[in-house]
Amino acid sequence: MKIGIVCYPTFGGSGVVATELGKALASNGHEIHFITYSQPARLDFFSENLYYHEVAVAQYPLFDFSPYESALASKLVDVVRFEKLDLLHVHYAIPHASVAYLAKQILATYGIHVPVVTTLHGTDITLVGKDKSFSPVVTFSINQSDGVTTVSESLRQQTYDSFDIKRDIKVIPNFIDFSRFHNKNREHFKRAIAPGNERVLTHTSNFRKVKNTQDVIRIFQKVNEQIPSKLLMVGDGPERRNTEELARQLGVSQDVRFLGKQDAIEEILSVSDLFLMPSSSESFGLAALEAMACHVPVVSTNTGGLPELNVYGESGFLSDIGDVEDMSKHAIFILEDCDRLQQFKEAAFQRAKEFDLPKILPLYENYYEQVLQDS
Ligand code: GMT
Repeated sequence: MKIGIVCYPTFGGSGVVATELGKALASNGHEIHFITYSQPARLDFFSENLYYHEVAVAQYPLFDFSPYESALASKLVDVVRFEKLDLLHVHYAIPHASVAYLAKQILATYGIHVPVVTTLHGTDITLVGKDKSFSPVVTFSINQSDGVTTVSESLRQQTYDSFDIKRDIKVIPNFIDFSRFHNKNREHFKRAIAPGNERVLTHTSNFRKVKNTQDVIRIFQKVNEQIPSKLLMVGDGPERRNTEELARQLGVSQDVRFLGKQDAIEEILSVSDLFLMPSSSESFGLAALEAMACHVPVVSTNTGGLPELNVYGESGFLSDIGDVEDMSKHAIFILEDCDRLQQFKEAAFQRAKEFDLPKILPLYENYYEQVLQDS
């Protein structure tokens, strides 16, 4: 198949999933065209089946806001026509689903039919999409897509609960590529991070409010009181300053390292003993899956799709949002005993295997086939 993929090219979960999916489809012989405003962060390998089309937005003094949607729609029309694409797969509803709808209408005037698959990732439904300024467009463009997928059963239900959706939605979970995410022996790195053989706790995110990064610090403080530990905070975003400030206030900053954005997450996870994800909303929790693939158990909240990933008492534990006490208690339980920690590490890895890329990729391929047949 010749497939156009539209996504945010940043480090966000939806962009990561879209890029990894495109790379895997290209390796399986499909011709994949990424269409976005800059080279996707993880589009880091060369394949004869991979193409990248940059959307350039013309600047004009009249524009306070550059009309990216119009530029993207025009680019989609151009790429579908001249590369003869069979299907468009857009990731994150806003604005990609409505732009794809517009492109589809324009292409129809050329006698070209291109089906559109929309994948909903999370905040496009749970947070941003619900806003009055977006919701009519989100509802319309989901109903007009030829295929719609969500990354968890929970997100599927939330989509039906929050919008007037008249069509079927298929659940296709996030996946993991074990050729990249696996436990690597990084003893030298571990010794540098934890010279006293302390436990290493890790959090990775975009430091947005929804990630509750301050709860990460609060949990860590309680763990550190009982078990000598270090905390690695990976990523960057609006809450980083407040979070650093709290680490100072709570007197743990000497044991917390803010590493900023990192490419080689798997190296950091390989020296980690526990992953903390106290999010107030999480449609799937890709970062937790990446941790589990590297044998790192997860202490998380029980929100959204997290119970579909993290198995209570096996791959980790789940608590109510904001229940720092409970999450700290669970973290200590996992970390205080070496044998127990090893059991949780192994169980986390086994659970991650359920989301192995070769298991999930055919779900997308079959879904594309079905959409092509039905539309
Ligand atoms: O807020 C983020 O974490 C980024 C966001 C995105 O759409 O870029 O991630 C969402 O999509 C990921 C991939 O499908 C999911 O694994 C994340 O759980 C989801 N984030 C939230 O729902 C907050």
